[in-house]
Amino acid sequence: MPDWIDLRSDTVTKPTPGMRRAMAEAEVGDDCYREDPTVNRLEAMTAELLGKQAALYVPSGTMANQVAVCAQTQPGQEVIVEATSHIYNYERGGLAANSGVQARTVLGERGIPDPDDIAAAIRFPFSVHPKTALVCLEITSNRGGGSICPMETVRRIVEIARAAGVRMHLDGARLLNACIATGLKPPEYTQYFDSTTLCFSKGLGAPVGSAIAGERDFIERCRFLRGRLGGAMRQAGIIAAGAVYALQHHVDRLAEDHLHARLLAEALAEMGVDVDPPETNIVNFTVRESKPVVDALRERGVLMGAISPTRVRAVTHLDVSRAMIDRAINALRKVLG
Ligand code: TLP
Repeated sequence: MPDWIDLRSDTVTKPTPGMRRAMAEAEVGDDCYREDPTVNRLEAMTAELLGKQAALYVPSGTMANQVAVCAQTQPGQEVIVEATSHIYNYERGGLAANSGVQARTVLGERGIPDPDDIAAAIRFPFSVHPKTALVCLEITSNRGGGSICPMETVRRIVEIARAAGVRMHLDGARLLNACIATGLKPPEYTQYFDSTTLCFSKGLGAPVGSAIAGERDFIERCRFLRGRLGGAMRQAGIIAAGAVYALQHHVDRLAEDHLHARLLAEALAEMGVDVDPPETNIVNFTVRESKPVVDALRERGVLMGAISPTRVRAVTHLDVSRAMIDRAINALRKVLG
């Protein structure tokens, strides 16, 4: 699809020539023996970036979340999630299937929960209650249109959870987008969480993989659970090299994706479309019927996602240039005009 402008997700990026070279030349070994130098390097770089003792490379963001939840819960316990979160809606029922936990949802504003609602959702000790084991936050929020949970809200939620003896998990698939947008360093967020994930295969542009970061013992437990789920890999340095390259070359440029998202949203607003102002690289907007809009855009070579009967999502990324954004805006004018 050489001429398509693919805004369905930032997962669609292809490795750049430089990244492919780094992957082809990667030093490898058997990671199950912990002998893959490139995986070891990626895990060390990720732990340092996120300010945690250790990190573990896993095949996907879904596995990162699932393993992290499993490693810090018991079957029958409860996990508090925002109602639109990825972990609750898009991981194929994994919380129940993999960890045997039940989810308690709290509906936030653009994916950001109100700390008072979290406080109300935490179970008080009572002989017939499930135990609340974990609160999950997502930064940036995917369904929230790349929104960033304000630091004050993070702090208040963590304070509430800590006081109740409840652990904190961060789905940080797009945490670096938040850091580039706010100017905060990753540890300024991750310091509040027992477990953090990070995806290399979204805005960072690597072809495969995510990481879980946390304390050393916790990461060892995650390593065991990753293996149980069949996610222990062998000469994974080939793909980890793409992630190393992404951390070295593709973090600062996320600002460009954020600018492109803003241009797209401003153009939509000028057309009179109800669009959520983007904070990072995701633009969600409302139309009367999403499917015909997405189909008509496709006919003009522009791909976007229908995320509900009336909502459309466009995600900017490494493979989308300014000229492509201009062409996408023209297509939107024709289709929505
Ligand atoms: N997000 C994907 C999918 O929903 C298809 C997308 O296109 O945005 N956490 C968050 C916040 C995510 O947005 C995603 C994927 C994941 C976890 C899971 O990552 P993968 O797809 O690697 O399992």
